[in-house]
Formats: sequence, C-alpha cells, structure tokens
Amino acid sequence: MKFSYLHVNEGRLQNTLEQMAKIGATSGGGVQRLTLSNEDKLARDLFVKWLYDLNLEVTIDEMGNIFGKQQGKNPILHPVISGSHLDSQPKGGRFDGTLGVMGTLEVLKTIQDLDLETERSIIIVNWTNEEGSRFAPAMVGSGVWSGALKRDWVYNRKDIDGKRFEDELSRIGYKGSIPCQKRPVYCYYEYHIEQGPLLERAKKTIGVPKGIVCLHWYDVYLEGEANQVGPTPMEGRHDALCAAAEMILKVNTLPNRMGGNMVATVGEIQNHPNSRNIIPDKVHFTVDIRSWDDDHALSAWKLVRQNFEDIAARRGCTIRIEETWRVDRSPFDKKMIHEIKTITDELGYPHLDMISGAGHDASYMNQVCPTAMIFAPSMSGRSHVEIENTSWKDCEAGANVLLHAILHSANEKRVKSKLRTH
Ligand code: HGY
Ligand code: MN
Ligand code: MN
Repeated sequence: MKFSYLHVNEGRLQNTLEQMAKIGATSGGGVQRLTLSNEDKLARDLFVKWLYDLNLEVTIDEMGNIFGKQQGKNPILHPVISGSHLDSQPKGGRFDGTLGVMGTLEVLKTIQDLDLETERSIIIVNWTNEEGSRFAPAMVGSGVWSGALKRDWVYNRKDIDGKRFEDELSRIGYKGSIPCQKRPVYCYYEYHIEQGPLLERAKKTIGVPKGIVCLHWYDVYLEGEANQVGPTPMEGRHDALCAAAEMILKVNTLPNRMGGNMVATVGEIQNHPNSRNIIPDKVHFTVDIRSWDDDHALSAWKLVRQNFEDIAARRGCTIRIEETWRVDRSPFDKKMIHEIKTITDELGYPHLDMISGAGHDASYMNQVCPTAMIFAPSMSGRSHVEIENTSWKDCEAGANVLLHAILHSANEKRVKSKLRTH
C-alpha cells in the first residue's frame, strides 16, 4: 500500500516541541533537563500523560525507560520501536533527542487520526540518560536494555555531588518495576537532528547516516602537591593543573598525529583547590575519542595514554586513569537505509548520505535489531548549545519520512526479524 500522500500535522508537532521546550527552558532559548533532575521528571510526566491521551499501553522499566505501545493487528509479529531521549545537556538545545520522541508521538497521532491499523505493534520510547553529562557514561538506558551495560553498575554511578543514579531515579519516581532487558524487536528507528553542518552546507533536507562512530570515554585523575604560590620556587613544583594543560593539548593534537578521520576532545575539568593563590594539587578531566574505525580510536588512546604517563612522571604527579566507556561503531541496516532513501525520493526531499559523529541510543539498539536513523538539519550546524535550532518545515519533513518508514516496517509481515545486512 503506497502512502506517499500521507503526512504528519506540522502545527501539532511544532506545538508539542514548544510545550516540551518550556520544561527546563533557559534564558538563552535552550533547555536544561539534566538526567533524573526535577526538569527531567516534569518532561517525563508530560510525556506519560500524552501517551495515556493516545490510549497507549505504557510501561516504565527499572532504568526509567518509558515505552508506549500501539497494538498491531498481529501480536505474533515483533514490534517496531522508534524514539530517542528527553534529557538534555546543561544549557542544551530544544531539539536534541526531543525531536525524535515528539516526532514518533506525531507519527502515532497521525496513524490514529487516519484509523490506519498496522500488522505490527509500534512502540515509542524515551531512553533514560542518553546524554551522559550528569551521570557518565551516556546512553545507559538503552545500554542496559540491550545488555551492553550492567544495571547495578549504572545504579552506582555518581554525579559530581556524589548523588547515586539509582537514588535519583527513585527520587523522581521513575524507577519502574519492569526488568530492563531486551525483547524481540523487528527494527528500530531514531529520528534526530544532525548536530553538525553538513546538511545545511549541502542544502539537503534529510540526512541518512550509514551508522554512528565509535565513542570512547576516559577519566583522568592527577595528583601533585599544593603549596603557597608566593614562596614556592617554580622549579620542583608538582603542579597538577600544568600537567593537565600539557595533556589536554596532547588530546587536541591527537587526530592530527594519528591521521585519518577522528575527533578527540577534553570537555570537562575539575581543578582543586581552585584557589588563585594555591598551586593546584588535584585535577580531573575527561577524554572523548571518536572515529568510524574502532581500532584507530584504540591506537590513538594507546598513544595519548603514553603521553599522559610521560608528562605525569616529568612533573612529579601521580596519574590514575578510568577507561570509563566504549561503544563500538554502529553500521546501520542497509535495507532500512535503502527504504528511507526511497521514501525521501518519493516525498521529494533531497537526502545526504553521512556518518553520525554524535552518539545515539541507536548505537545500542543496533546491537539488538536492524536499526536506522533519519536526520533533520541543524541551523548553522550548532548543537549542545542554547541556540540549537531546526526549522519547523525541516522538523515536519523528517517526521514525514519517519511516518512512512514506520508504516513500511510495521506492515511487513515477515515473521522472522530481517537479517541485518551490515
Ligand atoms: O555524546 C554524544 O554524542 C551524545 O550527545 N550523547
Ligand atoms: Mn541526542
Ligand atoms: Mn546530545
């Protein structure tokens, strides 16, 4: 059945996005909805209300992942899942994650408006802690669900104030009783903003990533010697902040030194005691390395780790390193990618083949079932900032592609899940 004349309701999608953007709204036009914060709770409460308004079967699992199920005609067929995340970065954007959840909600509303019954059930999902900013690592909701991360290890993760993940999940009332574990899924779609400049530069409406890069996260802890800045001579100091400064520049030059396509960033740092007239004795900083080539990223880490150890030794600082998190690169399902491109052609949206440099829950879902993503352009390529923006027209276009992709998959009667063709 061809649905090319079907489309979502742009105004209604814009309205849900605007309502969600009010929760945790920041003065600069963005949102702050840190994982398991009060703002995250409010966003979850609103989302759950909207799921009940659609008479969906709502379940919340022990990681706080929220699912809404629209029953299909044939319960023996595995469901199609689509969604993303409602948590945000500190001073983050209104579209990162939220577009994928609201886009899927709009697809379900459109399907209901048109009284379309699908063979397969369709499940919408809000994954807990995709961002990994307050509680590292990222994507823990989908990570535990897919079996890649252990629930209790995540439960014991602490934020910078020493608050435990599990305690905060209980505090906001979203520690569900349903076990967080994978179940048979026919396929997974995630609609998301590109978070980069390529679509805008190429003047394309839809991004079709072939997959997501690998993400490797590390935590580095340095200990030197504090002292009064005045009487302490320069030579013989064990200044942890200077050691960190040298190491941070080694991270920055790493992609160049390694060659190939890679990014490496130090995004977070804490300096102790952080007083202008005390030589710093403790520093913690993070390292984020990403590449389409997992081994390339691992060799880069080996090189820069050696750099760190040499610098620490020379500066008389001790160093402790936590290899916090690694998720492999995720090449998406070729058949689903082909189908998405066919749909963009039918709907008349120019599309661009790309790779996602941003991490998404789709990385973990790709380990469980055939997975693909749909990107909408980010204005001036900005994201994880308050000025993150995507035009309503582009939001609607991506949601239309999502609608047709979900309808296509939800009406495929193949009993066995599709063989993944990486
Ligand atoms: O780090 C990322 O790319 C994602 O925002 N978690
Ligand atoms: Mn995101
Ligand atoms: Mn993000």
